[in-house]
Amino acid sequence: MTIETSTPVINDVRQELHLTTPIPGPMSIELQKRRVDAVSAGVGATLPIFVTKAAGGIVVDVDGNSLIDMGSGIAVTSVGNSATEVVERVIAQVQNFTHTCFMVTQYEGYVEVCEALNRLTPGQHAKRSALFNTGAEAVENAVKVARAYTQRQAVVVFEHAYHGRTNLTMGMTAKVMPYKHSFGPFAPEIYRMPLSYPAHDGLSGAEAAAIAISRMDKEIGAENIAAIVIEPIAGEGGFIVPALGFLPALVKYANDAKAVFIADEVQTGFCRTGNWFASEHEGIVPDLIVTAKGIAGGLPLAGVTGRAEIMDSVHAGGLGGTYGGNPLSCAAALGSIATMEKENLIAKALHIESVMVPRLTEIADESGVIADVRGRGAMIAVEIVNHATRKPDSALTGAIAKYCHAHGVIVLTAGTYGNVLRFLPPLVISDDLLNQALDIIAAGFAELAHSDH
Ligand code: PLZ
Repeated sequence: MTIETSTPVINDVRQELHLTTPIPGPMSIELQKRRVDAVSAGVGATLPIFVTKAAGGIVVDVDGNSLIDMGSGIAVTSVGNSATEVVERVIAQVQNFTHTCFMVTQYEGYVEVCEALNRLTPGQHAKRSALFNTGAEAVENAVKVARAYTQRQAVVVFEHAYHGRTNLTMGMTAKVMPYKHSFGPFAPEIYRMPLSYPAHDGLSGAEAAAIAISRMDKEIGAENIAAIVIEPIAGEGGFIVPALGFLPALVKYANDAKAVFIADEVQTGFCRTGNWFASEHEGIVPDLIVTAKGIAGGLPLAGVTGRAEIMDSVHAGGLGGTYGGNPLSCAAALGSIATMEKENLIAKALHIESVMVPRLTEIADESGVIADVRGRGAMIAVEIVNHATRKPDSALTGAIAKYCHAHGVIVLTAGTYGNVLRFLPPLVISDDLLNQALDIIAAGFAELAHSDH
């Protein structure tokens, strides 16, 4: 008797790693030529492949290769690509109307998304929300709201921060390459403070906060601060989880200073870290919370949610945009949120952590080049150092990422020093795919950790 173990299929996509050509294959290489001739060289790409279909934990390319998705399009498709309820609601919406502009004639979907945001974000206080298209746009609007409410100008941000690529958010972002180089001048009144980075500074949360607070007092003055803006886990900066106590101390400082505490949860939000929002891990209640990415299953949507008195302090007409909260994105968000609730994707994120962290810790012990395994939920990373010098090793990190890509695993890098390999799988990924991805990552470390990659 043979036992058949059937591979699950989602939306006609078999949940199985399967390479039919080298990566990239001939069809992708052809498309890449057109891409180079048509698309600005300023737009990068992690893998030189072109996608035709994706579902669950698999991305299929034009050559028929099925790759394991450990990136979710940078933490966006948490519910999986083309998740059933997202697709159904978007189809229904696209058949009814595609756009009216919420600032001209309104529709229920926008209100419903705001109600969901007000309900799901931390804190029981009265809240209001406003919708935008991108994370960067929402961060900018959160700063606008904070400045209008406080009638102050200074914006505090942190080392390793990433907040976007628009002018204000470039100024708020820490890393020069590739985000800021040659794009200045940047907006004034942005002050950068040291971030708690336990693997590097060895400080407790309270100690790291005391340093930042003393500098805010001396360099800005509490009474001049409009907003303190921080990612509860620094995303592009390398999945840096601040030491416990750091975030609560900053919230207390902001409250005492009557400044607005803004959590940028663009990457950490919507079940990614094993809670609806990463702020919840330390029980902090931001005054404003910025969301995007995972909110709408892949359609462009972003939000700012916060205390009613702050959100309502802006003059009528002061916030908006042609497409902000467009009906298709709102339909997608409602489908995405419903999926997270029905499928308990918070529990799935915690499960992913429980599979990944022990295995990555093993790989760290075996390879000797991983200085830190960190993150929460399905937002996990390893920080890679040279085995001899213990210095950040971006070349090795790049080589391991390339190894994973060549073997059919989509992984991303991150970090101020380019030495962080980060994992953001769709929360619906199967254990088989997750374990297979980890096998390939382990093999990459085994082959490259001590080589001249
Ligand atoms: N805030 C915390 O992570 C987007 C950027 C990728 P947008 N991160 C991915 C890249 O190289 O452009 C992000 C984020 C945090 C804000 C943003 C900006 O969100 O939707 O890309 O504007």
